[in-house]
Amino acid sequence: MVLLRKLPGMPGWPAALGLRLPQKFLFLLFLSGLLTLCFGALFLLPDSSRFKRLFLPRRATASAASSSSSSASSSSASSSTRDTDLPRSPPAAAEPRHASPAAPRRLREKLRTAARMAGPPAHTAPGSRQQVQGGERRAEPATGAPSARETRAPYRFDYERFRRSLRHPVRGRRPGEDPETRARRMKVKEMMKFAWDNYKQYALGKNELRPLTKNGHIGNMFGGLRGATVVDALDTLYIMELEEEFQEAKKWVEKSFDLNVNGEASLFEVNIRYIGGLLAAYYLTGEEVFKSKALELGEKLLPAFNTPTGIPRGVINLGSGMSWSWGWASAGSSILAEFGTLHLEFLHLSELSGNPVFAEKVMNIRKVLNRVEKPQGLYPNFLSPVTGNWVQHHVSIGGLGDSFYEYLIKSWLMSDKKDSEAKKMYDDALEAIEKHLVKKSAGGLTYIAEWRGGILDHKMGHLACFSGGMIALGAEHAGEERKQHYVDLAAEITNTCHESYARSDTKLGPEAFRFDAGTEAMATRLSERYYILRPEVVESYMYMWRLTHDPKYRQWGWEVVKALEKHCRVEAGFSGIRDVYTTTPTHDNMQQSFFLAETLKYLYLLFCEDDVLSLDDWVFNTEAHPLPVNHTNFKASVQ
Ligand code: DMJ
Repeated sequence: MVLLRKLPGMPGWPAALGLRLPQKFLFLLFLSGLLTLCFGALFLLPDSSRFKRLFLPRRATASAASSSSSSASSSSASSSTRDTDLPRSPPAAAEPRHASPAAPRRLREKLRTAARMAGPPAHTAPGSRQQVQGGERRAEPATGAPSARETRAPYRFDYERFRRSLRHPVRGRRPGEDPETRARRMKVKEMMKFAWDNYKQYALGKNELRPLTKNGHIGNMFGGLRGATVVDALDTLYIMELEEEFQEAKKWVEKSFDLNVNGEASLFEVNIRYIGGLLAAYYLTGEEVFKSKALELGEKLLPAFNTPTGIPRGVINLGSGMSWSWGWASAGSSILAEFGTLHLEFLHLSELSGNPVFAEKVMNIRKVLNRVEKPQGLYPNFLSPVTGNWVQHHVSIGGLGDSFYEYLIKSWLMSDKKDSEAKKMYDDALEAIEKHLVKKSAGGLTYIAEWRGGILDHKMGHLACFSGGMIALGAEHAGEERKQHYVDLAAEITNTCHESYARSDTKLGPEAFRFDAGTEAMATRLSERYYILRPEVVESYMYMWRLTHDPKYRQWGWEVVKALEKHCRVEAGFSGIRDVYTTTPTHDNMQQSFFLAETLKYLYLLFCEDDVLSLDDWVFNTEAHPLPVNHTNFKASVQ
């Protein structure tokens, strides 16, 4: 109104505009309406807390801001970070942007209800502070009246209760055994010690050992994380009772394992090696450091799921949370074996943290996969994280597809056989694979071909050799009429993979072998003749041994031990070789971390009694890290 008063020498506004009395009245009415509207907008528009602070007492501001951000948690990350007085919500807290606006709301409500039941979430809403202390997580309201959560006990995983739920002692009962088996087991233990000692001496803190040049390798899969070999080796050292070496590895994790890194990581590799390794180490030993590191790292992976479908992208920057698809993956697609190999670890992250977000992420992946149409019942390897549709019809039980199938049957086993959805997906997938991909060579070898839009590629990768073990694991639980059939199929595939070793000069198998143009179980291309210390064939020997107790599997395993000693052991560790078809192979100068995590562990277990890491109590993740079967509780996994 002051503005409208006539100033000396200046006409008033309405007069200046040349208005008459009724027009003046109407103009004033319009102006006052405008002012009321602007003033109201300060309070009514979203994220107006900065203005509210000018008008409301401080305490009321914080709680108003906090409640507005929690009730409107669908608002984008940018809207929550505009309020600079409040802690920034980490990008991980943002939920997948679904095509339908109703879907995320339902998901959020479900998540919040589950969180209320399970305990404080790891991702706290703006307005609360998050603490990670000795692996235990508490959410503290920043200000305001005590919430219902404050009055409840913080979520705590009951480790003692979990240990009591195990049906067998972790490292077995050690009944009398024949001296040959014991000697072979001790030999594998010695190999592990040799691999570890050399890594420790020349490459501790790097990711892998280069045994010829006696230095470390960092690589580009782990986003700046270090110590892949340490984390991958922890549980093997523990199981083999290499106590001193286990303590060295543990000390490194405590003192030097830095998660505040900023680099591009493979979501899949970080999950199976680091998270899997840390989880297994925690479950085996109860040491809190492993749990807290696993949970912290798990949270850093969550932004990869922020896609329109919730299917994660393959690469993530662990510092910024930005994620993208592999450059080589067609049309920005995500890879079946990558996004399909998170389920086991993520359920355990929810179990240990009380935070359902991890389980929700992987259950959503399953939902998307169940929705999409499968050509001939098969799962192609490339899926768009934007549309949720297949990008290319390449199907393989080897690279790009492999561990997706493995995690279906293992999800069911890990749920103590309650997750019937996973079992059905596994049964259906295996049926389709058998119908379309399983073939017999002219020489009578059973193999699993690859499928390219209906055309078969008669090739089997070393990676595909895990399938003998997987089918053996599932066979025990197949219906009576199918059981023997699957035991036979598993045995035939394992036999074929053994042939790929037996037909080489080194008695180690090539990266891929073919069944065409008169070739049987041998590599035909120079580029496929290498062996990089991979575990899949001995993995199948181990499962076949436990299923059948046929001594040939132990014998085959021992042949591998001898071949490794002869061709891969060098002065400072073990190295892959470039050509399995020559008795004087050159070395690739790399001791892969999975050699310690998987190859040596499976060989060791092959010469152990069945109650060492009993399959009644444990499932192995795809990097051979044992995760416990849920005899007690995984609330989030099966709904
Ligand atoms: C391992 O890292 C895992 O087994 C993965 O599933 C596939 N490949 C390597 C070993 O060959």
